[in-house]
Amino acid sequence: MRIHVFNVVMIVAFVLGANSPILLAQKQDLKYGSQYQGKREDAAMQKFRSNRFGQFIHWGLYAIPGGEWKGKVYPGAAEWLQSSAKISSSSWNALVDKFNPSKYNPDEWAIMAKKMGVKYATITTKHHDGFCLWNSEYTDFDIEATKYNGDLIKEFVEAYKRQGIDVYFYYSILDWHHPDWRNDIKTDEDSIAFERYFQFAKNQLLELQAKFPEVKGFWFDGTWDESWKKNGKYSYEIEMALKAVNPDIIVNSRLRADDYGSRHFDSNGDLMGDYQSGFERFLPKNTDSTIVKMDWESCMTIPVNQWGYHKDWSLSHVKFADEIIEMLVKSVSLNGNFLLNFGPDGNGAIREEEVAIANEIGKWMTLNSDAIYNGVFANLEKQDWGYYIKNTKTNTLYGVLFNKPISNLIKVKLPKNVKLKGCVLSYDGQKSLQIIPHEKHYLVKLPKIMFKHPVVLEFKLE
Ligand code: FHN
Repeated sequence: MRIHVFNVVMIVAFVLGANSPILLAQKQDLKYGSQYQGKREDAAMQKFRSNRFGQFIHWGLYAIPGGEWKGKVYPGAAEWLQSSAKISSSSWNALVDKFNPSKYNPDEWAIMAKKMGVKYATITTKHHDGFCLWNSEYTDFDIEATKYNGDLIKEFVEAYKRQGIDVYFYYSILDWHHPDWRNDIKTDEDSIAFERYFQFAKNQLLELQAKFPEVKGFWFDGTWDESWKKNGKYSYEIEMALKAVNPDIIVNSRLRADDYGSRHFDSNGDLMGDYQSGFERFLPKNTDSTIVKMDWESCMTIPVNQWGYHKDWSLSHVKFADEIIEMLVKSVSLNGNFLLNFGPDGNGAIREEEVAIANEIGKWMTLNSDAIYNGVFANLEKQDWGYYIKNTKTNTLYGVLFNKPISNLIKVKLPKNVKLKGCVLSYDGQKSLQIIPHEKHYLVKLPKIMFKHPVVLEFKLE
């Protein structure tokens, strides 16, 4: 068993107690650990943070079979079909000849995304199967090899730019197609091959950055294998290389592994990359007091676990718009971003259900986005009726109501020196709601009507 010096220090400190000078002082030197302490406060990061709501797009060859192979429907994630249906590389690679998305209309996608209210979009440039949606100089397994006559990622970037939506690139480090990819490094030959793979990935990433200088950041995935964890220097070097070209680039924590294979957070407990991206299909708990101190993002599917297009959505619960809105609001209330996934089909069309959900969310955002963009943790005691959010630009306090009490009275607990002077429903700014001081808090009287969707309350404080 390997015991690192750091672990020994931690054990000693644990025995001595939480206030031990050792625990307070000792941080070990890491070559490939966190690159800075605390949060990034430059304009690019502030923009990312203020965006709050993003669209994730998983699109690739897997959209053609849509979870079905040789007449059998596989209930697992559609983008994993090559692995779950044990499809040979040659059969999978043959999908390249079928990829010709005649319905691909990135302007339509971008308009839909804008109406939904997102401020950024993250698209898969390469998923685990290794197929590249851009024309890459470093592989033939890319869009250029298909019948599609165009530069798909370029068209995407331009369309989203026209709508004022920031673009981020998803890139899978794990690569089932590349001959030099290794899950683990057991021999010298593995090391040599993996070094070649690293150069390939780095070249591709720099190529993407050079071709699309407007890209705001990279969203890495497929970084859980031993080969990657054992080589912290690779993930460190990639982050450094991208930031050397553009210091504003934003990188998710999932890329990184430190000297000891620790992921997201290094062995000193410091976050690597620019924000915590470990919240996949779940949100942090309201009671997690550490979460509000960092930047983070939760990525979410609409069905339980489908990222790429799957034909059969009857196989799992499909979230409804208000359920997703609650996740978005909860994320913002805890200082996080929320990235909602869409999986276009093999022709490039976004399925009806996703369009309907996007439209519903968009209607809500049109009325209530002041509580989302620039929203932060309000540092108030959470109440069961919903979530508090403070808008940093206007300094306004909002409450987003999801559970209307049968009494129509909601409790608002403020710090001692703060008074509640008024409260309005933000869609109906004229009418002041009655405020009743009660013990050490306030009660706000809501109208008796049933709200069809979550409503936002604007609190006036003094
Ligand atoms: O395996 C992938 C999966 O297909 C999808 O891309 C998600 C998105 O966060 N990430 C991986 C699993 O962690």
